[in-house]
Amino acid sequence: MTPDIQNLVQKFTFKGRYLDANPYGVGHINDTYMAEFQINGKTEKYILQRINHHVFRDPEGLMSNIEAVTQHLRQKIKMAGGNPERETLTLIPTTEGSSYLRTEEGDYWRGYIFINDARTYESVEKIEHVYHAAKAFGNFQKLLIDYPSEKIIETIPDFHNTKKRFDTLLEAINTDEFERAEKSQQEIEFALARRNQVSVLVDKLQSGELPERITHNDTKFNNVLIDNLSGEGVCVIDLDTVMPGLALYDYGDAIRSLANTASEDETDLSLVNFDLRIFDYFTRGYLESVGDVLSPQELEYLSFSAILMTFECGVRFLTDYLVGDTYYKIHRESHNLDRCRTQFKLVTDMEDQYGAMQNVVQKYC
Ligand code: ADP
Ligand code: GN1
Ligand code: MG
Repeated sequence: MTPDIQNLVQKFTFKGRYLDANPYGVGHINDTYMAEFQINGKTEKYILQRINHHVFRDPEGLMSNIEAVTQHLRQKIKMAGGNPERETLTLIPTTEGSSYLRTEEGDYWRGYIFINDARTYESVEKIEHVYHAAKAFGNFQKLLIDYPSEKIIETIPDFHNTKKRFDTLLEAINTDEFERAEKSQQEIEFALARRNQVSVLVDKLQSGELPERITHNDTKFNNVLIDNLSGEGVCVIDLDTVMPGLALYDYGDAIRSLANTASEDETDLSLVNFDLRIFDYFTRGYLESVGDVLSPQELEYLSFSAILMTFECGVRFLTDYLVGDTYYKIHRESHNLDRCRTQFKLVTDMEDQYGAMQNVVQKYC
């Protein structure tokens, strides 16, 4: 159902006279709009977002995470002499003083200051952006290093528990409710052949060999705003999945999304290749910003985490395909299968180039 934005915006403390709103961005989960207002002859923009409450089962808890985390970041940014309204997200309260609006239909909406003169990218256009995105994600992790994890709720439990993701895939294969297993037989075999890897990181987290940190958990390239002039990373956005996790989840997932020579849903797999140069630029930026706090074990598993996070993402797309596309937005039939195929192609490439990846990591350690 098309939301009545005109009515919704009245419930927030946006400044100015409402002009217009349009869908914005290409996220797979939430519905994002850019709303424009007129004030003193100028146009002021805001982000208005409907939280997907089928995916995020506790939107109230999620919003209290975002309030607390952005407040923490704001303080740190101020202390460092930065501009908090540009370097982190700023929620716009509702007229009743809440950080979100719950509508009669049961939807949850929130508003943010729109960060101007910066934009997100779906794929790499300039190699320097990779370095700067890495610094932004690394710095984000560093700013949260002293954040008390007991203050955070898990907005999606076991989000990067690859073992559980894999078990869910096995269930979907067994049930095969939509009779799609046959069409995805090759991908299923690909996944099954790697079952011995799915527990590696979760086991090390559980044993304490890898430290738990507060992490972003969705470090896609389009979740960092890049300054239009300087090309630097301005702000890490999309904070719904900020939760306790492994630094390796953020590093690995960023490589998954960045070091792909094609888009995530490219159907011509000959165009989908792992780009070692992008891996190099990202690793340099990431280790420059956060390398000094990572343990030797974390450094050792950087390359592996890129492979595992890419595999996990492919497993999730494949599972969603098999269960009838209930999680990710799709725009065509087999969209999730196409997405799974690109991820598995990248996994193959990374497995082949593992030695070269480790050399890059060594170079910057
Ligand atoms: P999703 O969870 O659906 O991925 P995001 O929070 O990432 O949603 O927002 C979608 C897109 O909207 C982003 O990729 C970015 O381009 C844009 N965006 C989000 N928040 C802001 C903001 N505060 N200022 C400017 N652009 C934003
Ligand atoms: C989703 O919301 P978005 O588009 O930033 C997903 C990520 C996946 C990604 C794959 C909450 O991210 O975990 O890696 O799609 N987010 C959630 O593109 O599941
Ligand atoms: Mg996003």
